[in-house]
Amino acid sequence: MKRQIIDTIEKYNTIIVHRHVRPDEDAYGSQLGLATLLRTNYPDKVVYTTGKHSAPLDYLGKPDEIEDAQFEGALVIVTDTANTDRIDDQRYDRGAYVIKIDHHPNEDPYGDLRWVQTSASSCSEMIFELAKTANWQLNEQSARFLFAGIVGDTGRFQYPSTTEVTFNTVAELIKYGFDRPSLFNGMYEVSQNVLHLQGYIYQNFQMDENGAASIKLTKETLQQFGVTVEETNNLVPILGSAKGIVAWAMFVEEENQIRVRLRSKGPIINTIAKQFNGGGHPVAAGATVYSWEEADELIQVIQKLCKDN
Ligand SMILES: [Mn+2]
Repeated sequence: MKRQIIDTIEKYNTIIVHRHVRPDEDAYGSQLGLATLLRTNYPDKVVYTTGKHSAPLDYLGKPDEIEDAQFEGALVIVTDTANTDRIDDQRYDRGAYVIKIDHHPNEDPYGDLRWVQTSASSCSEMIFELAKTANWQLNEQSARFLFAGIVGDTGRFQYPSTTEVTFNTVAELIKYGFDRPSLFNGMYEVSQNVLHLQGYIYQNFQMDENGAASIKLTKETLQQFGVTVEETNNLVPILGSAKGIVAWAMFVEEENQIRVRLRSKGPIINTIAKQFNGGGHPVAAGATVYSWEEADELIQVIQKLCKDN
């Protein structure tokens, strides 16, 4: 499969790399990392990245802004994105050929060619594997993108998805000498507003005797703390340090819907995500509900899951 992807890449002059909406470090890391690798190793090809930029990821990089015409005859590669609804920049289907590279369960097998490896810690780890197979040269920049993606998706190597392959990969990547302390600062320094909201979460989250927990962030709360919906993304894992916690949901109210972030230390929660208009990894998933009543229903499902666990 990797060989087939490399052969296809070699056939096209224009390549556009997409990733998922509401990007995280692995979305940017795999997208911008792959694009950088392609630019370095195929200087004659035209390589673009696309999708709405997320300001909290400024420290990492920025996708390009491209015109419709650039899709004509282009090879489109989508990284880190399980289903077509989540592809950022829905023009992906205007290209001549679509490749999916992802590590989420392959429930939506879109594209003309797919490489899905759920055992990979991150899509960035897969991009490194692709680079090795293709014998592509890495540099400081591409190594930094891939490293950021791996660190992001493994929660600094603490999630069970972290394997020997992951550590071998980062051991290779750090040889390229990018500034790790400044990258870590970019990833983990937070504004005072966000820190204050973090305090609010610690003070107000609810947890039952079976370790089922939740926190609701209303529009008013976000306004009061001066924090955007995007900025709450990195706050999802913080409840993981609560002693006895098993599975939890963070609800973030948006204009017409409530975004749900689900995490678990064991029981499978992407099935719950699917029940509530979402999906994702077995222990890290996302969903959407449309009222606080529906949010309470979801909490009950988590409580039952933890009770039966
Ligand atoms: Mn990922």
